[in-house]
Amino acid sequence: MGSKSMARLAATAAAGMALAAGGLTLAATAAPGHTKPAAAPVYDERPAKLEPSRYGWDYERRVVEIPMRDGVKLHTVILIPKGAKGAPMLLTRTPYSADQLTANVASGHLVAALDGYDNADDIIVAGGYIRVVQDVRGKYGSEGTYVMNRPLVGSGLNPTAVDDSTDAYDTIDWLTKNVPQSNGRVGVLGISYDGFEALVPLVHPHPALKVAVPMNPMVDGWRGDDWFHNGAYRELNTQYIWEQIATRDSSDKYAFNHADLYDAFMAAGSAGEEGREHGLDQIGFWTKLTAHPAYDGFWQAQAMDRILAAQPLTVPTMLVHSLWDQEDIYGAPAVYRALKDKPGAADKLFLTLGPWHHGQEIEDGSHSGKIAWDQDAAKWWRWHVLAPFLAHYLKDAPMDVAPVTAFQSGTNEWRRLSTWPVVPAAAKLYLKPGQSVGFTPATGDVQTADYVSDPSHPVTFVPRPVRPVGYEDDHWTDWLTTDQRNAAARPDVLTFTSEVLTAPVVVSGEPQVHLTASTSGTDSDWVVKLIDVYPDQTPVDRAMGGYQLAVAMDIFRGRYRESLSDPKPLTPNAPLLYTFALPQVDHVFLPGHRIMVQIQSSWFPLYDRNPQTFVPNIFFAKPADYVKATQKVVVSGPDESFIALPVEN
Ligand code: PG9
Repeated sequence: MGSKSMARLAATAAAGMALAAGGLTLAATAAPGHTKPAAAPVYDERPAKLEPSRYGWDYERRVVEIPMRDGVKLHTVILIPKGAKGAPMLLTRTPYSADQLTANVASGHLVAALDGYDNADDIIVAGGYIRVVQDVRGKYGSEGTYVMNRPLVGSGLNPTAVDDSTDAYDTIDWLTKNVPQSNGRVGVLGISYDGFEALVPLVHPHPALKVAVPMNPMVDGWRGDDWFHNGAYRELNTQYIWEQIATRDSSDKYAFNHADLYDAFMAAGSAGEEGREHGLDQIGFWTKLTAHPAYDGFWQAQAMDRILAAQPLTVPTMLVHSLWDQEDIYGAPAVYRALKDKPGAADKLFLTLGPWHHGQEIEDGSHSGKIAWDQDAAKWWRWHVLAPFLAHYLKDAPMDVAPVTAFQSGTNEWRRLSTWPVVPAAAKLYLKPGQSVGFTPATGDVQTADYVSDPSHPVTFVPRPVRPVGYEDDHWTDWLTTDQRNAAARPDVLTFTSEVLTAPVVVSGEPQVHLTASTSGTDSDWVVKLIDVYPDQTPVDRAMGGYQLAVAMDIFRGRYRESLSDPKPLTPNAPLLYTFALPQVDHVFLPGHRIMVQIQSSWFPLYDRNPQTFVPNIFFAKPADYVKATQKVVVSGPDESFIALPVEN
């Protein structure tokens, strides 16, 4: 302990004794008749002002409140490696607590303090970057109001003069003027909500912003990220909406009264009723979300791919996508598609597709659930792609990063590509009679494969019990790689399987569903899954024998068949065409494997149930609206259903 601290301790002790003695003296000398209250003796073992110990720290922790253009101050943690000089800064803006993200473990070693919660700590600390993490306005230590994924000024949805783009600009401006250890260059990065926060600074970017890495960004809440997929509401997220918005520090938890969310949401009936029972009507975002179930201006005006398509691309950007992203599987490829033909994109736009769940690129990447990748595919990517990419734009280091870095599952190899997708979706994989699929169409008359969809017995997305997200046994993180055999065993799930493959089938891009089907109802959901069926028995890892790994699957709410913004009732019992894209695939179906397609009409309780009766707003469907429907999928004849696959060979 240094001599200054010793002196401070001695002074504090002397003051404490004097105060205690003074208390006694005061009481004894009060004049008779004047009962002056005795000063309470200070009886407290805490220091009046704490000087935190920084013994052995290899970094400085600065906590500042940075003023924005409207006077609101944003709580910001700046972690500066000891001795840093001319170091670039890496900024993450977050609604998840800057304090918590930067102090996971109380440690004087930066890499330990960040471990586990922050972003790619290993390469950030090794790279000597100054790490900056800031609470977005209205959350945790930041002042101001909170609006979910605050729409941009000028979108018609934000009546103020500030948004996350202006806040990022003002923050970067402040950092370049107030962190003398920096070289004045800033990069932004973040995952999911923080990935959205890494996209918005690309709108009117600050000149000091030199690179952006939006990872699994939330881009379009309606098309295929957190809130809906093609109009079907992701009911599991009602809990998130409450906890995120009800309090500044997310401390008020959503209380379930059932152990199994299947029971909880069935008991409520509609998703709107579930929200109402839990007080969601007080939450501004909930009232907007439930008032805009279709893809109208509310969603279109805040979709980041649309917004960025109208901007010049001036900042080098790497979009990071997880092929099994259970939360934001739409966003990164959508932004890539929107930007890839822009002037400047050829040398500024980069894409990664990794074999990960949401955010797994900063964790161990050797497995996704039960699927092994023969390597730590996250660590490899961090050190061989992310680290050189950041160092190039922030420190002028040389780099050899391909425009697209994609992990091909099946072969389990990383590929360097010049663009994505590799090929258009042109090879038709037909659904055929006899529950089969193949690349040649069926011959003969129109035939259908039929099932009954009953909203009172919906198909679950994982085996029950379905635990709330965040519980240890929640099945959530890796559910997209879970074995689909349980679903295949149900009478209300159609399965179509190919012959055993004798040659590899290489699929690299976005499959397009062309489903022709009728329903006896007036509305219906259609879930389509493209599955790799492993050989009946597998060597070494025997548990994988017969495993059904979904390589792409998604849901489409039938009422949006003709228009995403203008829902219409379906004509009962008429074969109708439904077209929609499945998530990106970079997979090889190996010889000995089979290709399977599954079709079903519910995916509960992840998605709310379609009542199968057309109602104006499914959030508020009444119990009597939920009816059984007979579904008939056309599997031969001129309107035979198929999935157009981007097949490379
Ligand atoms: N997927 C989460 C989220 C992003 C944006 C809005 C709502 C939720 C997340 O992991 O941050």
